[in-house]
Amino acid sequence: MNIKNITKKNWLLGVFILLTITLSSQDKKNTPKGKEMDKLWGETNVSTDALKDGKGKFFDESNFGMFIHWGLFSNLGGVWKDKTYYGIGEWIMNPRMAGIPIPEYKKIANDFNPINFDAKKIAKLAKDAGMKYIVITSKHHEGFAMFDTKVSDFDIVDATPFGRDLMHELADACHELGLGFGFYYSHNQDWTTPGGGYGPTTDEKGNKVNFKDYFYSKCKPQVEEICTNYGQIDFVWFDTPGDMPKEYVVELAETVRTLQPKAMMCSRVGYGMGDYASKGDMDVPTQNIEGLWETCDTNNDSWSYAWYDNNFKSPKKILDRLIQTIGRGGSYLFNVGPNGEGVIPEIGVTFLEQTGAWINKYPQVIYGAGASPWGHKLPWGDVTTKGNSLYLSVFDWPTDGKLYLPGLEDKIKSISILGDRKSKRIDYQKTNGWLILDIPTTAPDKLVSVIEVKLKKESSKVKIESPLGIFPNTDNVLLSESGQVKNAEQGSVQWMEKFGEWKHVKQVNNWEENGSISWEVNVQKPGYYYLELCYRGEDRLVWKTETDEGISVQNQQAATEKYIFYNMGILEFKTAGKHVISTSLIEGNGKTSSLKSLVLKPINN
Ligand code: JFZ
Repeated sequence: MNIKNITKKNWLLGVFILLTITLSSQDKKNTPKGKEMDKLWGETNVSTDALKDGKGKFFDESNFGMFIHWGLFSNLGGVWKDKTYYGIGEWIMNPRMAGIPIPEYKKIANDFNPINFDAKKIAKLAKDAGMKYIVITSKHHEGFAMFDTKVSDFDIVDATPFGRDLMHELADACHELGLGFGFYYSHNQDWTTPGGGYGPTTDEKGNKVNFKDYFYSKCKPQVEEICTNYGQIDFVWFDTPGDMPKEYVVELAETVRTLQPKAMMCSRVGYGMGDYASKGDMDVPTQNIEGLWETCDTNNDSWSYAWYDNNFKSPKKILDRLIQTIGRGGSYLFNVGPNGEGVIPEIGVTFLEQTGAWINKYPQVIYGAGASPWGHKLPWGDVTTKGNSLYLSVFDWPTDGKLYLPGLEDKIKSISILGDRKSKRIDYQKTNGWLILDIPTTAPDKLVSVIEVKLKKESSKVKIESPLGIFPNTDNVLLSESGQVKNAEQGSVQWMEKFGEWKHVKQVNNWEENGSISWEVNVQKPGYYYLELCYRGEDRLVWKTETDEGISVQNQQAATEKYIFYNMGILEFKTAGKHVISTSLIEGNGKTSSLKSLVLKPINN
């Protein structure tokens, strides 16, 4: 495991690491000078609120789309010369993976014959899964075009025995089913084209070639092709701009806006020029984010097909990540990777169909739904909003007949459990500023049950008084990013599990003397709670956690390089209501001690 500590908050630093690693291990001759990414590309300067009623409406309301990573690399499926290279399959050519020389990589096209790619079947799968659009790789970093291009022979029509442009079929199939359609295009990186980002710097004759040559001979004309030849497209998803000069990004964005005025561009086009922000790659943000944004995630661990990778997310996991994303205010772009024959692995297909069957029962939870007024997920699940309703998607159904909601002051009209045919009203009461629902002791839906709370006003405008609840019947996780930090540093740590498989952890490190993190919480029930801290660090650490009632727990535990929960002792709340809990490092290396979260587990008997 390659763990890197990063003090800046922005997740896009991941790109920096990915590119830096690439840079350091690549043949320096092939590395354009100064190609270091010092800019972060997860934000947009465009006022996304203005777009919500215009061309952004479809994106804003859809909330769920299909991403497809498919290319020549899919034909290798993670294998080069009988050896498996674990990591994101579309990077197999890269020196960090198999390091395939350009002429050899180009030869793979001779065996690329995806006779089983069925555009209608894939579009139908997206539709059945409850997805509203498809975004597919038209050209990834290695430069092979999955469409018929006039400016290069390195494409599916000219270089393969297959010889057909399937993008027409997929665009048509999407349009027939009323799905949106768009292309991913790697505008900066092109590893096989002279002048492209991380590509060769000389042509076959040995002449020097620069980025400008690549841009005008390949990148821009290909973007014109994808924006002209496939009817109306809804997305152009550029990626990894690196330090591509601004003038080219501006020119490319203008090209898209002229040729496809309705297409949405994500912020990875660079320089804040996107129509919506692309957040945490392979990750779901934990706090609400304003504006139009998306998170992309993949159905297993790799983006493109890899033979060994069958770590598919279950329907419940997909729904969890989808509903959390919508609950934070965003859209979820979920990736599949067809193999070299053009077929999506069966487990992935089955799980998507089951996900779609659930969405079909509860479409109001997903489409046109907005963020949770609590601002973060709740212990039993998450909340989305639409009209005057709050939709509670309950992933962990409490078995004691009570579902708790902290701090909901607004007038309630009715509360019911949604079912296949009819909904069933349930009783509720208010105590200590908490809403307590009387629920059956077994979950009504095997997968995820939904409760609708009808309010007298618009649910997205609801204000929650003291939203960080300490629930009496579940474990309570207080994340470091939702606390107030003094004399320590709040930031994120990211690492790759396998190559390109990013994990992100928000944490607090660099503890100084008197450093602390505190949370304002809303305690439902006084009593004893087991206190655990999740951290990593060195040797042994002493932590102290105290409440505003003067109760404290101080203890020493071990520390390792991994984030692990450690028992600290028992914390007591003497009264219900608002309290402050603070944690500080008492002994140990303040620099390397990194606190991820605090957990309180009610002790009921
Ligand atoms: C990029 C690509 O390199 C990758 O192959 C895939 O297409 C993915 C969707 O996008 O990879 C990234 C980009 C950004 C981050 C991580 C991987 N990031 O900022 O954390």
